[in-house]
Amino acid sequence: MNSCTDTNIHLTPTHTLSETPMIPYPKKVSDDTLSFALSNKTVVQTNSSVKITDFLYNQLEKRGIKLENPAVKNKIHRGIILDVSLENDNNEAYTIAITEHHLTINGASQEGLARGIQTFIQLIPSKEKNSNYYAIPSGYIEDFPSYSYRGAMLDVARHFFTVDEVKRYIDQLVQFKFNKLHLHLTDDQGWRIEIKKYPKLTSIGGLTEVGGTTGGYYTQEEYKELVKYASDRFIEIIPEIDMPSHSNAASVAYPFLNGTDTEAIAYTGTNVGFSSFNTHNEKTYEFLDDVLKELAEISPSKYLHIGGDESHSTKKEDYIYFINKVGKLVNKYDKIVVGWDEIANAENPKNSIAQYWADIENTQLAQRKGMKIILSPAQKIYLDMQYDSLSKYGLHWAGYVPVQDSYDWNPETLVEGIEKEDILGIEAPLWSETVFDSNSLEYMVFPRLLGVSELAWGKNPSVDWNNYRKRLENYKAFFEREKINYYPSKFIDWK
Ligand code: TNX
Repeated sequence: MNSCTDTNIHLTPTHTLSETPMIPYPKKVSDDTLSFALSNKTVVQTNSSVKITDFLYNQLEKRGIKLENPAVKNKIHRGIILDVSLENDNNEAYTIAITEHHLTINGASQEGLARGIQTFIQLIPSKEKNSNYYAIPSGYIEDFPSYSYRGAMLDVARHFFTVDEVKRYIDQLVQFKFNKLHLHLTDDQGWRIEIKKYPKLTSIGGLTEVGGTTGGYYTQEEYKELVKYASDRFIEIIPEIDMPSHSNAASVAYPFLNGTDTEAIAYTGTNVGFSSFNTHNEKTYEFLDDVLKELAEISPSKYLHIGGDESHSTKKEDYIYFINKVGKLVNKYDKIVVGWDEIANAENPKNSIAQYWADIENTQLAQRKGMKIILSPAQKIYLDMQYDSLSKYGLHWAGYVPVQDSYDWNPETLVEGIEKEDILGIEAPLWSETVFDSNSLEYMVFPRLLGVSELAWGKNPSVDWNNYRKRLENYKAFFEREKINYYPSKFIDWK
């Protein structure tokens, strides 16, 4: 091990720090004229945890740089320094100071450091031919997120996604500083999470999916494995059980749940709103109590999503009665209720969160009730909306959503009356009526997800669509390197 061999390396950077096409772009970037030479001989000094050190090594290895030396605690003369001493109330804030000798990432917490590591990874240019070094331009970055909730949602109910497919998506999300993955675990077409007390939910309810192909489900052990995998990458998984509608699969498994005296028939189409739990049967709530208890036990997130959307076949007063009761059950297991914007019509326990997807009035009502809002406007960031009429996959009930539309909007002025302090964050859903594997998922998600990441992180006031578009042009190399199937929008001059 010899870090001294690097001492005389002086590389001329091919571009400045501020010209590096980072997404999301940091809040403050200042340039210097030198560069830090990165190679697989670079040493790392850290006073942080094994978790974060492993994270750095793994992220670098994915980028093609396998560090040969283990991290050290004592002072190094040249190399990467990981620090967690930044004083900032925002726990995801970080700074990166780059000189010829040191690249120092300092986080306000482990999370901050993790976000800083992602920025560092984006600073790595391609290597010059015949060189062992990557020249990282020197300078200083100061950065913090504007929103603490930066999410993606994956619908694993309409089509099932395997554990490995979900892990692959997590690996992609972390690179753009997302910190939440909301899993839509149940719907009319399938129930995807094992509940030990009700085995038929998965053995019968889990069998189906849209189009009549075989579905699937996660055992509780697999779910915990996903939670751990995400958490090792500083992402939190939020589970959703959608109710009282979107519940046909549960009623197929346990017919008492829908209360119509007719057995529910497995559904593999794509209509919405036809099913409902029986809101006036105490047994429904006993069932839900058991389900929520088991789910809360395997889900460390403080949030639990109860759906609540499109309950077209539930009377309004029954809907309100139901959401009120289920909200209390969620609280009983120490979780905070999250629901689609319709839940604003119910009482909702303190701290409940409404997710805006389509209805402005519901969202304004939620705000008046003191609820915080997650923004998921269908017309902007429903990643299952087609880009244009030529899109291979996707729906277009909310219109076509080209790359520019999904980026070029302002969360703080989108819904009248909803201001910065009302917004918990931003989440981009991917509904899976038309997508069914990583390939089709990625086609819908990339490149739009990158734009969402910048909105959710919060735009540096100096960037706009044109500036973003120029940065995005460089990501063809990223998609190719990562073997990501992206939609090559013709509005982007891919490099
Ligand atoms: C609306 S968004 C739904 C979903 C569909 C989606 C398709 C929401 C809360 N409900 O059930 O899958 O549109 O884009």
